[in-house]
Amino acid sequence: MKAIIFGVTGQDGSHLAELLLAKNYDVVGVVRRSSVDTTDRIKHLLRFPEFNLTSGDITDASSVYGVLRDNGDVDEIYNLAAQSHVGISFKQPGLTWDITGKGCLNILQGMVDLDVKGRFYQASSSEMFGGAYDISEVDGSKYQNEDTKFLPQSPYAIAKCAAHYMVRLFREAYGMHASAGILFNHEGPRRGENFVTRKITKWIADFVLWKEDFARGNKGLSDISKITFYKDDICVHPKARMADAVAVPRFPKLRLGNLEAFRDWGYAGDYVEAMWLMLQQDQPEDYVICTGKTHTIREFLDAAFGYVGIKNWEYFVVIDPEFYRPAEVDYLRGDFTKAKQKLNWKPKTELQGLVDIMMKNDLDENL
Ligand code: NAP
Ligand code: G4F
Repeated sequence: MKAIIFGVTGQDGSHLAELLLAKNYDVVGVVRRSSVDTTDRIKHLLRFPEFNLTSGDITDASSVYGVLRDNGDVDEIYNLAAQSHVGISFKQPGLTWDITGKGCLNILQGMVDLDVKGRFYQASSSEMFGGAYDISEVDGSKYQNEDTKFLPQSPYAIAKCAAHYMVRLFREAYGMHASAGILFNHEGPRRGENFVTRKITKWIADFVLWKEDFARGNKGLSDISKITFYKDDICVHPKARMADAVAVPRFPKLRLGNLEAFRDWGYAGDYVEAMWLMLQQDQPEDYVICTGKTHTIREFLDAAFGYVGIKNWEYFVVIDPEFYRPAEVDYLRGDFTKAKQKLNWKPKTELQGLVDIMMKNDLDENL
């Protein structure tokens, strides 16, 4: 079997490449041009002869056609490429549209024009639900599933909706085996550092390292229990109270935006299995992939700071309007009943397990 992954250098692309190589696929990863090396997440896979990288950018139809022409015998094509940051999509809406929306069309149209017969997976998103949810008749709880309407709240979500509808159109118009996974937030050690979960776990690990180094490198500083908190930073020096008179090192506080939003957070490693399962079905369909549990950013902070024994994390955090979005998605909690019934898929990792994986990784990386 042969697969092409657009977005192979991203969090999910790296997990999916691992999964497919373990299943003995030949994997072609598409990497866009950059002035720096972007293969950090897949460098451990580069030694596999079955893993090959090729250059391409999904905003450039001719480059997409080139990738498809070179790999006309492909069995499965996964489109994971996106400008995937919701906040940034408000600042770069045109770019987000070109990559996250039109990029998908470039691949689908290329498959039709070049008569490429492989199956297609599109990385759709729970962001497409935006402000919409349904109410359970059983317990009155809010949820989103495959039948929930879309009410997108960002340029990113609108681009994802366009791509999602394009997948449905190509499925119906051309009989393509094209499926979309409506994935809820999924995280892990490879998550980009400007998404809220990784931003939090990385900051905590960096702070712990700084605090320990500072204590080790300075005799007489072993008692660092007395932390002094300034408006924007933190000081662990015993002379902190004299900081205006004495130059003592400080650590910048963790700056975050809206802490009240609810997210259904799962582990990326679990979710790429669902992508693969969708393409193994006889019929192409769309599936919601999630944990069915939802938590606020505050609850994530409780768990992550709790991992290193800190209870009162509010002292370490600054609320910064810079990280608020012009429009917010307040509540996401998925219902994966269809995926369970048809794909026999269910999540293996919930919030505490996810936090443990991420905190352990970030602390270990700092050793
Ligand atoms: P990610 O880490 O941001 O990875 C995005 C990938 O797209 C990177 O490999 C990036 O390459 C590539 N890319 C960006 N622009 C491109 C272009 N013009 N041409 C070719 N490649 C381009 O995202 P992720 O978390 O792995 O998510 C994978 C997909 O699932 C995305 O489509 C995302 O929108 C969607 N999704 C993610 C989640 C989630 O919670 N993670 C949930 C629902 C849907 P560079 O390395 O060069 O930047
Ligand atoms: O981690 P986030 O940036 O993820 P968001 O916006 O939910 O989007 C992610 O999940 C989507 C699936 O639902 C994907 F489609 C998308 O590609 C991406 O992977 O933000 C989560 C929440 C938001 O409510 C945000 O306002 O955290 C809030 N938040 C608070 N402070 C912050 C911050 N988000 C970020 N990135 N940075 C902050 O400082």
